[in-house]
Amino acid sequence: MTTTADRSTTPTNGLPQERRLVTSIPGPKSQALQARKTEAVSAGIGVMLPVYVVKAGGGVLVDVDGNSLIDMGSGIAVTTVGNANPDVVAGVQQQVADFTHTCFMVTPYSGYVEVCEALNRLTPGDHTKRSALFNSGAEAVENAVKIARAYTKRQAVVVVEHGYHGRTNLTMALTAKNMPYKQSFGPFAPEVYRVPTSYPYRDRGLKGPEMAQIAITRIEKEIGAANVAAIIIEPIQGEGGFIVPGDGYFSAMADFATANGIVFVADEIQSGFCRTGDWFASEYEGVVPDMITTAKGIAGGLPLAAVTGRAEIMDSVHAGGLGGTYGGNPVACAAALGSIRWMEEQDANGLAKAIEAVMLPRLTSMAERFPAIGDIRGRGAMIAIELVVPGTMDPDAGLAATLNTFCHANGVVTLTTGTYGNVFRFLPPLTMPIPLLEEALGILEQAFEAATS
Ligand code: PLZ
Repeated sequence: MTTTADRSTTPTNGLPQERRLVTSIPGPKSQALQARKTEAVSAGIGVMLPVYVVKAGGGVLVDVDGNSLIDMGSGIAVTTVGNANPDVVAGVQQQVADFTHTCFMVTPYSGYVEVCEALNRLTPGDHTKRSALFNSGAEAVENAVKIARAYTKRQAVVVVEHGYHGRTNLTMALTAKNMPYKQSFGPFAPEVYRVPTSYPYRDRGLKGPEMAQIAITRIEKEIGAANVAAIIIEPIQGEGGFIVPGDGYFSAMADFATANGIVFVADEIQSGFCRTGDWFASEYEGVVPDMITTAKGIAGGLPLAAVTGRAEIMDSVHAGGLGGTYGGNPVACAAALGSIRWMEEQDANGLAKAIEAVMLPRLTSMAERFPAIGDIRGRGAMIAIELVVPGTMDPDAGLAATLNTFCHANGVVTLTTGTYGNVFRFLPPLTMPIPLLEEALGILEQAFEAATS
């Protein structure tokens, strides 16, 4: 695959780009901190890998014991531009020295407006758009629902199987998976309906448009299209298992929404901002969502989220109806402007495609050796393998956990995901050096050898 992206200039935060283990993982200092964590932090806040980080950049995380681990997670698709990216750091340092907060609703500042201008320019479609800024992905999704309801004067919200939209009360209702997100936290918000998604690996040969038709019939018969305010779908499902819908599913759902006066919302919180080799994953099928939610990769690690949508929808809310004390905090906006500039200047989509070009062939050849790899999917730097009991399609969450443990012990930060917990996902920062990426895949291969020997 050809790319104009020049990886030799990607920032490293001055860190040697190497996997270096000087203690067992986690090391003694991390273990001591983890003991303090247990005493101080709610047990409800889980930690996947208790390695306490002191510095990070390029493709590595350095821990308190001096280990250098390969980062295949980007803090769940957040540090897409790399940790401590210099454009982010410079913007944040200047802003934090100038002023840290005024509350945009009280006395505004230009950074907020500039982030909204960038979002309106970069998101799909050349219609007139407006944006609003918030603190977290869940908050963006909640606001998308508020706006869609205000605009349509309808109440029902349609989401899909395996969808993930957050952990607040409304977004728990929108999220499909019970454990760990919803168990014992109900009752959930009403007027939320879940319809089938397209999951090519598990749809028994049904194609994207056929799955869309099943979903649409469900909406028409069980809810009534005229009652639906919004359909909210991730173009590639993140927590659900990096499920890439069959061609034509996403666009058919968007077309149905448009034909029925329903606001079509693309939740691009995980898939957006050059993660998949496009600015937004919706572009792959040429879909122009009415509204798009973003967060994570937008601001290089600072908490920022947004809703961007058609001007007539976004402006249908009464003045003062949207907001929040911290939404669009100036420091987070400065980080976003640095991230976006870096993405534009460095051809971040090319960097993502170069990661895909390394990963897909390597995983494909691994699948020939290891029949537990039932499916390989994803785009750009959002790639996963689904693990099954060989010869069946039975999810093998145990194998995913075993591989994860092996990778962690060997200095590679990997993540699992999926409704069945059997998906091994890769979300490297776009600043990941290719040799380090190959080394991480080599460790994964060793993990398979150890697990299946
Ligand atoms: N929509 C598509 O991926 C966040 C969740 C991690 P917040 N995904 C990571 C966890 O276990 O909490 C996400 C997402 C999509 C919404 C969200 C929610 O974003 O910033 O975590 O609220």
